[in-house]
Amino acid sequence: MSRRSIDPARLLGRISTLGEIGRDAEGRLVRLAASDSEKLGRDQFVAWLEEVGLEVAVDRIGNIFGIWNGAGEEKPLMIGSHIDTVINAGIYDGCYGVLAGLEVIQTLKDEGFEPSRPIVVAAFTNEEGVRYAPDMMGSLVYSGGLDVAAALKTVGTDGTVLGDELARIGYAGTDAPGFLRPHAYVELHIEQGPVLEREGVSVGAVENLQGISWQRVTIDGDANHAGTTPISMRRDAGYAAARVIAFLRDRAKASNTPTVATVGCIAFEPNAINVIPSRATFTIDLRDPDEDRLKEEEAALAAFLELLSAEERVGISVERLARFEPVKFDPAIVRLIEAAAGDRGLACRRMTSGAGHDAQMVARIAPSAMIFVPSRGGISHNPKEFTTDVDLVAGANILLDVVCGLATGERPE
Ligand code: HGY
Ligand code: MN
Ligand code: MN
Repeated sequence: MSRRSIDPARLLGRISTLGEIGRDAEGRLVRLAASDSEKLGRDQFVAWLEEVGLEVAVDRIGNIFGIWNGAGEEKPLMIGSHIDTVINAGIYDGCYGVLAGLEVIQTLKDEGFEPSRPIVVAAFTNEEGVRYAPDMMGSLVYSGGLDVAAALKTVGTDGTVLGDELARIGYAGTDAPGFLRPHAYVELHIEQGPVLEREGVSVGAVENLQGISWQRVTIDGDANHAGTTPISMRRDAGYAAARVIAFLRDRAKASNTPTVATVGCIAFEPNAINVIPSRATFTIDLRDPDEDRLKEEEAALAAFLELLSAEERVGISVERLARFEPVKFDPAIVRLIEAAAGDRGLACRRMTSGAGHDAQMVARIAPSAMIFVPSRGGISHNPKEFTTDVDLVAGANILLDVVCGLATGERPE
């Protein structure tokens, strides 16, 4: 019997089509949550859902669901990811999982497969959190971790309000978040790291995901003349910020643990070449698979900021932007993923996700797990992000097999 397979050309074609939607004047892919460019991506996804004959639902936080009713009122099996991107993004992050989910449903529908439960493909709102913090916001609201009214009031880095923007782009849905309670959730995603490629392994069976801590730090000093002010008299917010960045890197490097720390955004005021910065505002992204270690890192940072404030005579305030504990995925689904890879003769290894994903939120309300495929050079959040067609198709076929396994309606053993 020939093994089921998705339609490679259709999947790869949709990935490249969506990858061209939302490019800016310099050709960079920028589909920030609830922006005009993301609306175009959303509209294309909804058009494909309708083409495949799925019922389309949008909830109040703008999560989009393509529902294949299948049999009965059983809890649906859910697959999906996100289609919003970072700034100057690659074309696979999130989009691959959403489009592979659609492809799996279309393949099963076309061959007359009779699932014993509905199957749903989801595109969650604001997974990246670049414009509106926290990240994974749509799936966090969906799984009851954040009140939808509070989320809709979130003010973005550009001063816009998420709820207004969703209404403006026509995706302020009416369904209550969580109106679909999944039987299980599986998310296919590029690894975005170097492990699978380095080991020559095609499939990652993701068994856990690391904890994430996002903070915004504001340091206040005194603007003064860059030429006349002796070093000893300076309250230099720019220099103090630089000491924080160095502290984070040096500590993570010396720790011999998987702890990672990133300062991704920084702004000085008044931001003039010959003025000592009076203010520095920057973000800190701290991550670790171990909750106790992550807490230790946060405490060490807080202690350093206290010390720095005294030494540099600057004011320092901190705002929490996101805080998610590490998540363990469902062992039975992880085993299903490994079995599916084995059946297809694909090398597979268990792994931890360094990135945040919607699966970590849906895991709060349903058994969930993730499938990874290799990222060339481990590169992501960068236009150089790349995964081979062979790996993309293989990953989608693993998702197909896992969905067929789960679609029988029994909880995976
Ligand atoms: O931040 C993350 O890990 C994800 O890309 N939102
Ligand atoms: Mn992603
Ligand atoms: Mn991402």
